[in-house]
Amino acid sequence: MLLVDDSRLARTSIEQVLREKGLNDILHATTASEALTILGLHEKNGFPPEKPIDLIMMDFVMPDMNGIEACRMIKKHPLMKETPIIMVTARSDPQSLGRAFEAGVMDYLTKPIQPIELIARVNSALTLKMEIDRRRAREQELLDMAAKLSALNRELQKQNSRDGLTKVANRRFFDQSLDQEWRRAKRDGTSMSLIMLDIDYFKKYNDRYGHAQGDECLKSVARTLDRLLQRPGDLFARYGGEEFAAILPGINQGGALTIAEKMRKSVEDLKIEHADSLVAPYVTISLGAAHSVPASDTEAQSLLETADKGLYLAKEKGRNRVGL
Ligand code: GH3
Ligand code: MG
Ligand code: MG
Ligand code: MG
Repeated sequence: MLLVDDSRLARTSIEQVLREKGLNDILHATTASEALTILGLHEKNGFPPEKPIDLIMMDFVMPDMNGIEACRMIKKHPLMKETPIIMVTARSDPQSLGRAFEAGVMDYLTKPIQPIELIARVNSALTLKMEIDRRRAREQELLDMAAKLSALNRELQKQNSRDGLTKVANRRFFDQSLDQEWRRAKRDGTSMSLIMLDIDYFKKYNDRYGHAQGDECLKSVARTLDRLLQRPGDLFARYGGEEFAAILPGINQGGALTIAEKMRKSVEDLKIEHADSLVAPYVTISLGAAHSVPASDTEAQSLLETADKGLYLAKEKGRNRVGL
């Protein structure tokens, strides 16, 4: 608590009453200016008290600045907005009181002060301050909790849309995106392409090199293809097992075939040894591409079917190629 009064007698008599009631944390200020310094509001030598002030008792008339002016300055400070101020004054005319309340004081006491009144007013101000602090702390707790929850939610969403092994988008995310892109293309009248691909003789790869090595192969292939598709809107996903798929918004048929061929070559260029492949001594992929300008009577599913047919043809015609 901070007692601001130019009269030493006034301060000590207030302090005595409060000490008898067990209120011991009492600071004194002889002038308004000294009070502002103690509160850390003064331009010069201002540093806030170690313990926050829970209540200010402010004299009305002081030699350097009147109490009203000091209250205004205190209330302007964001950290002190909610600190209760009790005005202690010999003036109880309505005009003075009106100005005091306008400046933000919570209550007033008229001199000479009655001990019983002093104790009652101080107690109620301190109770109110405690209640305000409790509410603020609770609000802060809720804000912190909300921030934590939303970070957790973002992380969960991220994890829910990624494939655990290859870290590229998973099937669930692919299905959602295909639906979205299809509707967007339909609305905008733009074209979109879809590429499906599958690793050649991957069962043989697992059989020869083991499942763990197979996993490593899947990771390398996925990483390479994911990096290749970097236009905004492109999506590369693990469709299932050793099958992957790409959504290419705004790409026409010629573009899709070019990209598919680039994908084929980039995997071939990895030169991952595959001694048991019947097509090459390294890992290769087969691909199918589909293209569409979505119309109102077609479904996204038709793109998948066309790409899958292309993939089947690529396998049939000897693998390590784009099927047409
Ligand atoms: P094709 O050229 O006709 O595609 O022959 P394939 O052997 O690749 O085809 P198949 O569909 O018969 O085999 C796919 C293999 O992929 C079988 C399965 O064990 C393996 N596979 C699927 N998912 C994973 C995985 O997460 N890790 C590993 N290591 N292997 C997987
Ligand atoms: Mg297969
Ligand atoms: Mg395969
Ligand atoms: Mg397969």
